Amino acid sequence: MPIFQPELETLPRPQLKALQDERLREQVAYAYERVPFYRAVLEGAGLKPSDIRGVEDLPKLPFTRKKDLRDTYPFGLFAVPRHQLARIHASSGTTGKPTVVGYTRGDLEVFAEVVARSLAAAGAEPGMMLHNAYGYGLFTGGLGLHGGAERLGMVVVPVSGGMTDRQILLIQDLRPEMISCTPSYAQTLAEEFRRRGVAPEEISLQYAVLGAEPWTEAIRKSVEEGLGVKATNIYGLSEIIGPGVANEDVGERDGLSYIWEDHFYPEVVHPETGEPLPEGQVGVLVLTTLTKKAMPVLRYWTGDLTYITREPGASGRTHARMAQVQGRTDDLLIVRGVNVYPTQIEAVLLQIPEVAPHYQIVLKRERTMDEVELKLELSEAFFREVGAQMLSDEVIEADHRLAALRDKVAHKVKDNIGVSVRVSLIAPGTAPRSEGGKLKRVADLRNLG
Ligand code: DLL
Repeated sequence: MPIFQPELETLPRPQLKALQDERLREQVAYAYERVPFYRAVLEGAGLKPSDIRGVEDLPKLPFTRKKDLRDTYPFGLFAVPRHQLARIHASSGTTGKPTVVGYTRGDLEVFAEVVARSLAAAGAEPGMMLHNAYGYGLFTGGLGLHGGAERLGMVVVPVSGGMTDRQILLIQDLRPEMISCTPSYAQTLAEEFRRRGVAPEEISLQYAVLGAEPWTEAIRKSVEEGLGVKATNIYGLSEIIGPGVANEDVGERDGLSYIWEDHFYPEVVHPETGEPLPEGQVGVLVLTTLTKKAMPVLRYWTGDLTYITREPGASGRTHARMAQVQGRTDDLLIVRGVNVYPTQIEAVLLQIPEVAPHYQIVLKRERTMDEVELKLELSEAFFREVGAQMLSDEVIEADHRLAALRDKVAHKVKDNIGVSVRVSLIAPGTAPRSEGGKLKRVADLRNLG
């Protein structure tokens, strides 16, 4: 697929580095002049803006964290007066007030550009139709993808999330080439098409650009087969800009997404010490905006666990690539002292053909012991093979083929991750599904008394 901005996306690394250094110096000076929070951060660290000469000086700066946005709610990190803003977005926090972010007109242009780059990397071309099923509204997904698709010259169907019947109807009648939504919602749509007897070849979609939540190769496979598409990863977060911080190339599809490094500078640091980690090592992704005007953010602690590589990919782009997010520091489940990320469990499920990549992890505390129940859907094929649709719950419990499968899953999880889980096998279609937005696959009931 053609590269959207070849002169920038394939900039030789020495020139890219020079551009980053220059932009970083400007961004730091700008934040220092205009945002009292950053003036205090630099002064607190004994730094003047001129002490940050290039990206290698970034580790001198402390991290900015979500809490800093919350503490300065709503506009405390903004660098422009409110009449110079063009748009506000917000992400819902798990507790309390949302995190508010802002954009100038110029920021919206950059936003559209990086999303256009992402869509082109995902397979889009001008004139193609995009069925945009990310939520519109305060969430950056809907409007973010929308602006980028228009910038690229696509035809956008701004359907937003939810109302699956209507989504199916629109896809069948308007025949879009591309879809954007969360990976879990793509699974929901794929299942609904199958339930209606629509074969993947009959679905007009060729490409899917999926993100906003962690996903794995197991989900990629189920969406690619179910919808008849090539699916790429889109990564982003509202604090930095929204979707389009990074995207995989459709020809590569190897789990590595190009980070648009001329606008967002990536570092990976140790989750506990905060020390920078070498390329290839998994840690927390930390991002610094290089060109933001409404809300510059220096060393933002994303909480997302990944690694980066500067090995060039096949597409010819020179920007660093990040691996699929393996979890968030705050998704981390500590089960009887063992660190577990839900995506690790998902990776194990991929190796077991009798089960589908639909599951729920339920954590309970029995007296003082953590109990993990893995509720796992049988694959359609295995479900039919064992005739489980004829079986009551008790029989499912007793059936030796299913008992053997439960043991197999529990052993694999124990061998690979080191925790004992109780496996419950459930019928296809009964684990929670995305109804349009991000899906929560973990129910942690341990602190409910
Ligand atoms: O989720 C922006 C977005 C919209 C990205 C549409 C992609 C597509 P927030 O609501 O601020 O923004 O949530 C950001 O979501 O820190 C990650 O933990 C997670 N996340 C986003 N994209 C991915 C991805 C949007 N591709 C938080 N893989 C981030 C894994 C992702 N996690």
